Amino acid sequence: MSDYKIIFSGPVGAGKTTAIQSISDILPVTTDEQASDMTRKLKNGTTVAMDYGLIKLPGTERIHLYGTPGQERFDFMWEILSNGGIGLVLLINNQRPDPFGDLHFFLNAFQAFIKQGKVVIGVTQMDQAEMPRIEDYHLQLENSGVKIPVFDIDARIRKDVSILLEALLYSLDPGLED
Ligand SMILES: Nc1nc2c(ncn2[C@@H]2O[C@H](COP(=O)(O)OP(=O)(O)O)[C@@H](O)[C@H]2O)c(=O)[nH]1
Ligand SMILES: [Mg+2]
Repeated sequence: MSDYKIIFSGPVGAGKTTAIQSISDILPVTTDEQASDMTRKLKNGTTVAMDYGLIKLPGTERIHLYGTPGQERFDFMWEILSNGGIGLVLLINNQRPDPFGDLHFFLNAFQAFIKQGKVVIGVTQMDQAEMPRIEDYHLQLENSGVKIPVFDIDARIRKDVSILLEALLYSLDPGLED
């Protein structure tokens, strides 16, 4: 049995929980609304939102999907969750006030993945906010000296999420077909 791990990260409302729900073969686990009273107290009324889902590949291979909490104050969780991850799906919410600020923040936070080329970016909510455009993201990344695939996705649509994952798997192993 081979187990792989992929991390979904990005700011609040970027669609991490939804993307994992869209693609998971099992009922995903989310702490969004299930945080215990204890957690609530500890975290000052904010739930520590973490997600887990699973993709069962033909044979015995499985991909475990982990969604990180979006808020910066939980960034200690990002490192824990990233451990042993084969790749990162970075979701950016185009409706937020400064999506490029978010982009750079998360690229910086996940440098290890970026350096190894183990990342794809999905820009969500483009149906709600059409600016900036995907070309603008390409420019931002180019100016930062990184080459990362970027897709316009809707986290609610399974096909969109699967395209993103395929791109990630392909960038990990270009020999991979189907
Ligand atoms: N209109 C629109 N809504 C989206 C899109 N992607 C996700 N959503 C919705 O945005 C909301 C926030 O998504 P959620 O998965 O909770 O974000 P998270 O905070 O990153 O986990 C949910 O209501 C989703 O259904 C998108 O591309 N367009
Ligand atoms: Mg969430």
